[in-house]
Amino acid sequence: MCSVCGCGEGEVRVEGKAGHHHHHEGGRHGHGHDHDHAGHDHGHHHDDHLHDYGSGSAGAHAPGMSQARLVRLEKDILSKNSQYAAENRKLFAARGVLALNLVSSPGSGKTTLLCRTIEALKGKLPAAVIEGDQQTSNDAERIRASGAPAIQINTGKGCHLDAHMVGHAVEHLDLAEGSLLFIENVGNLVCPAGFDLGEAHKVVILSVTEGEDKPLKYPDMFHAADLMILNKTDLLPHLDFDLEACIANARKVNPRIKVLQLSARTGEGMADWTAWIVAARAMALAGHPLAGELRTELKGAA
Ligand SMILES: Nc1nc2c(ncn2[C@@H]2O[C@H](COP(=O)(O)OP(=O)(O)OP(=O)(O)O)[C@@H](O)[C@H]2O)c(=O)[nH]1
Ligand SMILES: [Zn+2]
Ligand SMILES: [Zn+2]
Ligand SMILES: [Zn+2]
Repeated sequence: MCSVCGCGEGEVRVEGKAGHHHHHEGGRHGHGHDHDHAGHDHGHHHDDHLHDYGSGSAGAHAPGMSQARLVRLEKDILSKNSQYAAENRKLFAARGVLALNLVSSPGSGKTTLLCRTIEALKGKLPAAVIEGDQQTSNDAERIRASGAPAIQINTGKGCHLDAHMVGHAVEHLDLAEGSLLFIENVGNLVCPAGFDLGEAHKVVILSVTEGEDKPLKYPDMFHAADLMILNKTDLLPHLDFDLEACIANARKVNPRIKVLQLSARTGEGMADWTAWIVAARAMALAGHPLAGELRTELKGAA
C-alpha cells in the first residue's frame, strides 16, 4: 500500500483553500524520500514464476528499502493517521454525525449512488459530502446539483484520502447536528482500506461489471468494510456475473459483511440502502442526546 512511501504528500488541495498552511501539534507535514539502499531484502520469490512482493514482513515492496524500514515507515504514517482519525471521530460523536466512507474501484457508481441517496433523503435527513479524487471537482459539482453541500479534495498523485485531509474538509462544511456525512474516497480498491478517516463504517461498492473475484483479489478492502453494495444490477441480464459466488467470496474474507444489491440507475434496491443508513445512524446515536428524538420517532412503530 502507498502508506509506505507517502506518495502524493504536499500536492493535496482542499477546495476553496489556496494552499495547505496550518499548524498541527504532533503532525508532521510533508516528507522526503529517504531511500535506504542497505539490506535489499526484497521479500519476494520466483517460484513458479509468481512474483510475490507481499510475502515479506512489510507485506509490500519498495525498491531500495529494507522490509524493516518499510514496516517502520508504514507504522509511523498510520499512527499519525490514527490520531487525526480519533479527532474526527470525536467531532462526529459530539455532533451526532454518522460518517460513512465509500470505497471502490474507479467508476463503480459512488457519485451516482450518492446523488440518488441525497434525493431520496431530502427533507428527512440532512447530508453533506466530502469528495476525494486525484483531479477535478466534477463529483462535488454533481453532488451540489443534487442539493447537498459538498467539498472536493484533490489528492494530486495520492491515491486515497487520509484522516488529516478529511479533518480540514470538515472545517469547510457546516455539519448539522444529527446529519449524515458521506465521504467518497478516491477510486482505488487498495490503499483506502488502510486509512481510518474517523468514519463509523466503510462501505465498499462493487459494480457487477467488475467480476465476482474482486473480494479475493483485494481482500483488505472487503475485510475493512461492514457493507458491500453490489451496484449496476440493471446490467445483470447482459453479463455472466455470478452473484452468489461474489457474495461467497466477500464472506470468505469477511464473514460479517452485509450485502445489498441495487441499481443506482433504476433505483431498484435503494430502499434497502436508505434503511441501512437509518439503522446505522440509530447505532451511531446510541448514548447521544439526539437518541431521545429517535425514540420519539419510533414510538408509533413499537
Ligand atoms: N447501468 C448502470 N450504470 C451506472 C449505475 N451507477 C452508475 N452507473 C454509471 O457508471 C459510470 C460511473 O459512475 P460514477 O457515479 O461516476 O462512478 P464513481 O464510482 O463515482 O467514479 P469515480 O469517482 O471516478 O471513481 C457512469 O457512467 C454512471 O452513469 C447503475 O446502477 N447502472
Ligand atoms: Zn493539517
Ligand atoms: Zn465519483
Ligand atoms: Zn494511496
